[in-house]
Amino acid sequence: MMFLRSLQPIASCSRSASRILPPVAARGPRLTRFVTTRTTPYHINGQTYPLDDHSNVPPTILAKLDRNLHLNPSHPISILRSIIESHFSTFTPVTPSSPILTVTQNFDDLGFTPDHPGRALSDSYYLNKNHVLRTHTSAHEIETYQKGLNQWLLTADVYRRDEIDSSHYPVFHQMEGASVWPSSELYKLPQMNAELASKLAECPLIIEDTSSISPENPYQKSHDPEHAAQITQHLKHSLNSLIFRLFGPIATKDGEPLRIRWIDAYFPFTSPSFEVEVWWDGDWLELLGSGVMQQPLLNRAGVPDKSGWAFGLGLERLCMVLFSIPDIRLFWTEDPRFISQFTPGQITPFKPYSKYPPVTRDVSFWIPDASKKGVTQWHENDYCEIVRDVAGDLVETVQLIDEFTHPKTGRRSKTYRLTYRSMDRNLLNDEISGLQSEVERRTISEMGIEIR
Ligand code: FA5
Ligand code: MG
Repeated sequence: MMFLRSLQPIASCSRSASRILPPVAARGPRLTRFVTTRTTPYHINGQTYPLDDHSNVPPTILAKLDRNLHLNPSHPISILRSIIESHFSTFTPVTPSSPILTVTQNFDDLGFTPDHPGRALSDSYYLNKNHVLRTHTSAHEIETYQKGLNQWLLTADVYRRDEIDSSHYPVFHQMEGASVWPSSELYKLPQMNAELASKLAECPLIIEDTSSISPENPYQKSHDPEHAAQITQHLKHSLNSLIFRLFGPIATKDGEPLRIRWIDAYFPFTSPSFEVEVWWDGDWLELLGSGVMQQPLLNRAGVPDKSGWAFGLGLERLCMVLFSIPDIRLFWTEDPRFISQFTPGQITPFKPYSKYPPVTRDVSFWIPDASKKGVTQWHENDYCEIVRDVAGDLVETVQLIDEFTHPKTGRRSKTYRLTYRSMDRNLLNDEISGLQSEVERRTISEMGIEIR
């Protein structure tokens, strides 16, 4: 889940940003929760999931359930998957069957508190209050340890309601990797670490490790600190060697060495916890989360004698850097000019077949007053969801460019810039005006906004 979410920068922009579409008469706030407009139960793979006040999976997301990009050997996601699997050659590859999990599997079993933001309807897709579309591959940790596997790599599609830009998409792929040892084998770690350290060849990569063990990011009380330190070392060496392997060939980009950094993080199921980021396109891009498995989780999985580490990495993010894929939506295009460029087993740079011009629209509105009874709290992800539902992959970014509170009435206004661009063709102005009016119609009736 996004545990430490960075704030979107708000570009300086005049409050009277031109409003391209005429104001639409407000019809007053909708008094119910923002959920799907669907009326019939979900039927997926022969199972029926009755609707309730949690159901919020739109048709655009349901349509992604069968795409299985990670199983198509010519797709960059699958190519990267198999390269990582061949790097960790002693690890068992695992593919879970369905993205539909119980709330217990996805959250409770991993120690998410009842009020954890990752559980919010604004952040996750629920079929109903008991069933969620997997939000991360960590949801399969317990069952995989239960199978008795000690070293494994599990790849799957995951689903999150999120912002809209070139590196976020509501469906993406994660690879979960783990390595655990019975206590009788932990004595081998210093030797394995020494071997890994000596193999980490000189490479024009800058790795900055800013992480540290502290009361905020501690070794676990039930662990011998010496063992915890060796497991942490093995985690870092293993991931650094993967990064060297993947980035070695492109380690100098535009004459600059590639920069990777380790930072402290927090996950309910690991301690200590870390994230790894890469410097890309002028900013730090987060690649993965990782840490030493919480012992209570391994105990619950029936392997109390084992301890070790796990990581979860975003395959799209890595692919974008390695294959020079500029926009996360491209992974989903069915244009043969995309898929025909790739060869199983090889990392080759993507050659954009064309860059079509963007069409932008700015829209300013008053957000509904959540202090009024029955009015749902404004959430940007709900807004993004409607935009995606209407415009699909034609929407490139939804950017907050201005906000203010009216000094007298206390009403809050927001101005968003919606950028539309097709990956495959030129857009027509009329087409975008039609989509934009539909976005406005739905945000008025479903979220209770009032266009300024
Ligand atoms: C997790 O999902 C943890 N389960 C990772 C983990 C596993 C930690 C095992 C400890 C042990 P996070 O929410 O940070 O963490 O997501 C992991 C990665 O998924 C991110 O680093 C990023 O590369 C990718 N990611 C997250 N959100 C998106 C998105 N909307 N689109 C594309 N990639 C994303
Ligand atoms: Mg993260």
